[in-house]
Amino acid sequence: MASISERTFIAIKPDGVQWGLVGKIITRFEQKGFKLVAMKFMHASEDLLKEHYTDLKDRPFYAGLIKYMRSGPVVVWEGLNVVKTGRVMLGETNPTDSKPGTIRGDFCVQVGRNIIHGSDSVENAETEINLWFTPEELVEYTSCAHQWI
Ligand code: DAT
Ligand code: MG
Repeated sequence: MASISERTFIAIKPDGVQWGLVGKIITRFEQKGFKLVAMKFMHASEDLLKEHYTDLKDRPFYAGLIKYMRSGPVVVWEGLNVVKTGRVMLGETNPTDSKPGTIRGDFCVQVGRNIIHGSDSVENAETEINLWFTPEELVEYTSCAHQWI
């Protein structure tokens, strides 16, 4: 059953930071009504990124992807169907296929520079959240929206 405490891992990629899109992207998730659980701004290590994208290690763009991904804020959002909804809000992997109104559809043009990451399944979201955050970094509080959803 869909759970209001489902979580997803969203990372704004370095070009999203450089374009000044951090606030706009976070605003979209806030406006949608998701609960912010954790956030950090960091320079990701090469080891962390290799682990994060381990399923893509045989792809020709893997080395370039790791190099490109070396900084950016990462956040955890919680809410009903947040993984699937988050992916819809991001748009398609290739910005060319992303509809206007989605984050990739509105703010980028190139698949290798698509400004944002979002978990693609509840299972992967859990793995990614555990990879990027310690349990203490996930903040517990009751959102005032909780009783309305
Ligand atoms: P997504 O980020 O939509 O989950 P993915 O997991 O298949 O997409 O790939 C991870 C990232 O790798 C993607 O956001 C951008 C990069 N990437 C994917 N396909 C690529 C390609 N053909 N050329 C360059 N970069 C690519
Ligand atoms: Mg992916």
